[in-house]
Amino acid sequence: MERARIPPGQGVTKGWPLLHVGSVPEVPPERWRIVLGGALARPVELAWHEFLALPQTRVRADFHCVTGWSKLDNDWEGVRLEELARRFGLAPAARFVRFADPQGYDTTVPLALALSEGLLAHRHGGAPLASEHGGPVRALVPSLYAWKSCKWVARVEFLDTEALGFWEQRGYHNGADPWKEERLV
Ligand SMILES: Nc1nc2c(c(=O)[nH]1)N[C@H]1C(S)=C(S)[C@@H](COP(=O)(O)O)O[C@H]1N2
Ligand SMILES: [Mo]
Repeated sequence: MERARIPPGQGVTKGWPLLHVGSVPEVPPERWRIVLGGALARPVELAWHEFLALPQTRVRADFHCVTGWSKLDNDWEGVRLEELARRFGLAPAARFVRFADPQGYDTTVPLALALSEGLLAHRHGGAPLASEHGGPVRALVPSLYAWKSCKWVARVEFLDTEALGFWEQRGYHNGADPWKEERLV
């Protein structure tokens, strides 16, 4: 059977709702940094121009928030996690990837999924990603509920064990698969 266009319990939104805890950080590109660490052979901190010099990938994907809205056909552009893992050397122990913002929001996804579809996105719909949607750079893991797509990502950590992030410590399902409605534990 062909699968439905949107996961169960979701409704399509035309706009783009804003959803986050805390305030919107405004980071000028010259001050922006991202730290890549944990189970990596060559941990690194990248500045904006270094990040933009990495190979860029375009992804078209739907975006599903656990509160019930789905935003279809988003065009994202950024750097694949797979590219970062290859370039900076994944340690064999790595099993998960944790994304964190500077304000205490974090979330973790399985390594295989991060490598197959994870993006550090800095453009959406052909324009720079707006700061309220996580710009300059947010994580994107489109096949999971949108709380797994960490806005204002400042740290990417490769982990050898599973970890619970901000919402997962508050009862959200760490799997976060919208097709299985992995909403709450
Ligand atoms: N840093 C950070 N990232 C976050 C959140 C947050 O509170 N802080 N909220 C998550 C949730 S619950 C959703 S639905 C999406 C919403 O992204 P949007 O505001 O761009 O629609 O961001 C996710 N990423
Ligand atoms: Mo959400």
